[in-house]
Amino acid sequence: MAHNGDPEPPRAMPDAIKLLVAGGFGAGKTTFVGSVSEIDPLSTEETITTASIGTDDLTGVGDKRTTTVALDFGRITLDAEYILYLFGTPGQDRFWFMWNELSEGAFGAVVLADTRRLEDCFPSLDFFERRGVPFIVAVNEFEDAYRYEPEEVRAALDLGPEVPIVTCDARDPRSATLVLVTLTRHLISAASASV
Ligand SMILES: Nc1nc2c(ncn2[C@@H]2O[C@H](COP(=O)(O)OP(=O)(O)OP(=O)(O)O)[C@@H](O)[C@H]2O)c(=O)[nH]1
Ligand SMILES: [Mg+2]
Repeated sequence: MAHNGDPEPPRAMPDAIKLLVAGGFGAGKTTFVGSVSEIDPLSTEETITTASIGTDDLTGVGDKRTTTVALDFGRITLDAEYILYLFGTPGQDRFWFMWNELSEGAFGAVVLADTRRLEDCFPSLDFFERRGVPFIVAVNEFEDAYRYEPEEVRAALDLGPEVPIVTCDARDPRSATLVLVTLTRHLISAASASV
């Protein structure tokens, strides 16, 4: 009850902002969503079986034992007005059919890049460019990967100057959160440029 006796106005539901975390097989998408989510992330991991051999490109992913078969899902409450919903995409080519549905209504995307297999993020970049979904590139720095300067990554991926490129450690919540801050700034500037 409000102090004048009237019922309180119903509190508006917070707006949902949907963001995607994409990138090649094993780039760290599931790890990233798990680092920043305030709820236990939903993930659909399956053990990589011998059925993958010959079907999926397993080179360069070391001793990786599981892979995402549908999606990762996480949530971050920003304030009473906004909630971020994070959807991590599956990395393997055979799960491409999930992408159309996952990207429906997305505000923007993080494309995670592993510089040991940089070319693996081309399909994600193409997908978001074609659909007009604003994105940033976050280089997930694995210990044994050569450290490239962001401008070298920009040239290798043939990205325009407007696409922010940052480095991160997907396992570190602070680092992953900074990536989302960069994406949010990019979305605000992309939105204000288009009005
Ligand atoms: N050293 C290091 N390892 C990482 C980092 N991020 C992820 N990993 C490890 O890399 C492996 C792959 O990470 P995932 O998060 O499963 O990658 P993914 O992109 O979700 O993989 P798919 O869903 O199969 O495409 C896991 O063993 C992680 O623990 C990182 O920043 N540094
Ligand atoms: Mg995954």
